Amino acid sequence: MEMMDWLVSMPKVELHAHLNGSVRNSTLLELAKELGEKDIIVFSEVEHVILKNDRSLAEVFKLFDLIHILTTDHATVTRITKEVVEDFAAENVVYLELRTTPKRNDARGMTKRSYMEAVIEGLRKVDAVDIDFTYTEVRLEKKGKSCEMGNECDGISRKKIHVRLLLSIDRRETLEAAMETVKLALELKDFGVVGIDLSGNPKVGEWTTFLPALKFAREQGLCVTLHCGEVPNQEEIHGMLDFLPERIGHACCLEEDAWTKLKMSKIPVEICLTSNIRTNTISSIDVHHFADLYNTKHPLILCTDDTGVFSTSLSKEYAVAAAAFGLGKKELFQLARNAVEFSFAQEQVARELKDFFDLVEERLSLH
Ligand code: 6MZ
Repeated sequence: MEMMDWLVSMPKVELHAHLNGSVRNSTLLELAKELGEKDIIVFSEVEHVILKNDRSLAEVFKLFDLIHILTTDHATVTRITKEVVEDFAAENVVYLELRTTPKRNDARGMTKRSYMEAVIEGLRKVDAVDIDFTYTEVRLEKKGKSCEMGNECDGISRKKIHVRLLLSIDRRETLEAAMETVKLALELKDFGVVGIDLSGNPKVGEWTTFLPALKFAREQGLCVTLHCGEVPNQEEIHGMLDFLPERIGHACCLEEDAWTKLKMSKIPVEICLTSNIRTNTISSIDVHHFADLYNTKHPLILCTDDTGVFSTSLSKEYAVAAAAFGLGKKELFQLARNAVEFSFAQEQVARELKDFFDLVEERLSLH
């Protein structure tokens, strides 16, 4: 318990979190009840789906379809964005890269752009903590404002979180829809959008469909992260590694030559321990590739994937790593600090975060 408290209070960096996968169960149940009362869904049929804990990868994607029915109207998108950011801030995540798939929903008068405006509105509505999510705010910021575990110093007791957005392309989409997402990301650069993610059911579609959109994103200065190797599709894995994305997510099912290629490439890997175990993508924690990557000092970041769907938190992910791989406080802190290096944040934000980690490290005497 002492370790868990310590991990909650440790500043952390989250780089792989899907908005709709991170919704509180209580919120999902409340939304399901409302739709049940309007006869849009049958509440008793969805309650157990929301509360179920162990799901195969295929079941997870069915759950996302249900979650999207519950969440996809503008007011709800705004609500869940605010809640998700505040939940991460509550466990001392100081930098969050939140990813979400812009959705068009004609029945609700929603365009990809209006979906993203609702997300940004959610960021504006965050009030439990101070939030920075635009370039302008960063420039105006006074340095050294927030500075310790819990951020209480210089008489300022409010916590602060930096949030940046990644726009996801769903593998079910067309190239045209993916292009629209990349163009939207470029239009919203001043509202904290820093990159593009390719995600969705790994058994659906071909990643090469999206290559022109991903190349365009890169040419325009956006960072790219790809879900890579959630299923053992070696041809796709090799193609993705050859693309040299700025980061990849998961990297679970790499055969030896792909593994060697990954190691040589030094592409940082977003590791989602609980997600991989729950979906049975990795059979048990003691054979998880975290150990090899960590021991060979390959760039990696501990992430949650979907806190709601997998009933986890970033602090819990650090606790799982501590227990499974024998990491002590010093190593865990270093892991969190290193994540700043692999974020898509602008230089200035990264510098501010590194200064903050240094200050906390000094106070904790972890040297
Ligand atoms: C691949 C995943 C995922 O974008 O609607 N997503 N894609 N693998 C995973 N591992 C389990 N977890 C989440 O958030 C939900 C969407 O994120 C992607 C899926 O496309 C899912 O529909 P947003 O906010």
